[in-house]
Order: sequence, then C-alpha cells, then structure tokens
Amino acid sequence: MLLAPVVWILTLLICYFFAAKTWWFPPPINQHGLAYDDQFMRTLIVTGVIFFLAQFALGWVIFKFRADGARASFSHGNNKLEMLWTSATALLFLGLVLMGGKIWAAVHFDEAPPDAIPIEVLGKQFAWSFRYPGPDGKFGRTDLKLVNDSAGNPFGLDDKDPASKDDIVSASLKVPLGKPVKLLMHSRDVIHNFFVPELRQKQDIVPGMEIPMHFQADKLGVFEIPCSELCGLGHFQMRSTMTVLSEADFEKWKIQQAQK
Ligand SMILES: [Cu+2]
Repeated sequence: MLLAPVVWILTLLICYFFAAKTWWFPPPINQHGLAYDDQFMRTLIVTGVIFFLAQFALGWVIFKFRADGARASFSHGNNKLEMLWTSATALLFLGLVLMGGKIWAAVHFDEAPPDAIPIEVLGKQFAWSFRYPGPDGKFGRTDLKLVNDSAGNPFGLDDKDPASKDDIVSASLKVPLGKPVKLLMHSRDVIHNFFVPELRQKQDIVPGMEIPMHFQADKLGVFEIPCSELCGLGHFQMRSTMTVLSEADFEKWKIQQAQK
C-alpha cells in the first residue's frame, strides 16, 4: 500500500524538476536553437502529460488491487482499448518525428547560403584547429608530409603555394555576428564530434570524409566546443572555444592573424 504514494511522490518530484527547469540547457544563440527548443518543449509537454497520467494510474492500480485476502482474478485485457492506445501512440510519435525532422533537416540537408564564410575544422587526438582562407579567399595547398603539430602546422600547409601563405590557422574558432558560416570538417585519426551546446548543433567528424555544417550565430560571446565523441584517453581535454565577434572585430582579428 505504501508503494502507491511513493510512486505518486516520485512522479511529482520528477515533474517539478522539469517544470522548474532545474537543470536546463544554456540559452540558444541562433534561429535553429530557438526552433529546436520550441520543438523540444512540444515533445516534453506531450510526453510529460502522458508520463504524469500513466504514473498516476500506476499508483491507483497498486492501491486499488492491493492484496486484501481476496482470490486473484484474471483479466484477458481489452482488444479495442489495446488497439486504441497503440495507434494513438504511433500517431503521436509519427507526428512528433515529422515536426522535429523538418527542423533537423533545415540544418543537415539544406545547403549553406552562397555567401557563407568557409572555415576548415580539423579534429585530432586531442585538439581542435581551425583554418581560414586568408585575404585571397582561397584555401591553399596542403600536404600530409608537411603536417607538424610542434611547428604549428597541424594542417600541413605548403609554404610554396602562395594561396597557402596567407591562410590563417587558429586553435580557437572566431565567427562574425549574424553572418552565415560554413564549416568543412575533417578528422586526422578517429571519430570526433563538433558540438556547441548554444547552437544546438552537433556533428560527428569521420576520418577520410569532408563533413559540412553551417550556422549563423546571433549573439556575441564565448562558447565552449567540447569534443562529444569518446575519442581516446585525452578526450576530456579536447575542447576549444567559439568566439562570436562583431563584424568589425572579426575583420580586425583576421588582419592581426595574417600579420603573424
Ligand atoms: Cu575528440
């Protein structure tokens, strides 16, 4: 008999932590993040109401059918009711998947706008590197044989190519406010994962592939990029930052970097 109130109290506690947003996401900084959070909320409300009702009913059944000395009776269920809640659940899930799928596809299937700023991302055990094409707007030639982390050349830039000379290599990501950015992501060794929680975007980077991802940040600030794929012993320290700068500051930063 005690089990019923325990189930009810646990249910209320769980619902409270979700409603009060005790442990919640950081606020989003892009349009996709807002759409993502709206869809998350819709899903949470639908599943939350069902969770609450089901747990409440569970407590009631425990209370109502507790052992009171009577002989147990068996029920064979109700086919009509079974069909009803199975198809209702299927419809609900399908609806939520279709709505959420659209938001996901807008990021992963749609092409980046033609004026998006290209930035190459390199993940390796256990650090991030970022490359900008420099003033000429062209990524220069790279050669695997020239890769040298201790000399500050993680991409293997070939100095003999004039297009390589002005490329900017940075250990942290800088992006301009309100401008579309297109990341071209590579991994040198194992699968890594590029994740900025505030963008609500997360993407595996598979060695041997160029994986694109685009976004536009609409809020100034510094945001963490934790590698989100368990990629080896040093995984915990594989993190960098993304700084969203005003357009003027971004241009200034690029000029400073080019002079180095
Ligand atoms: Cu990693």
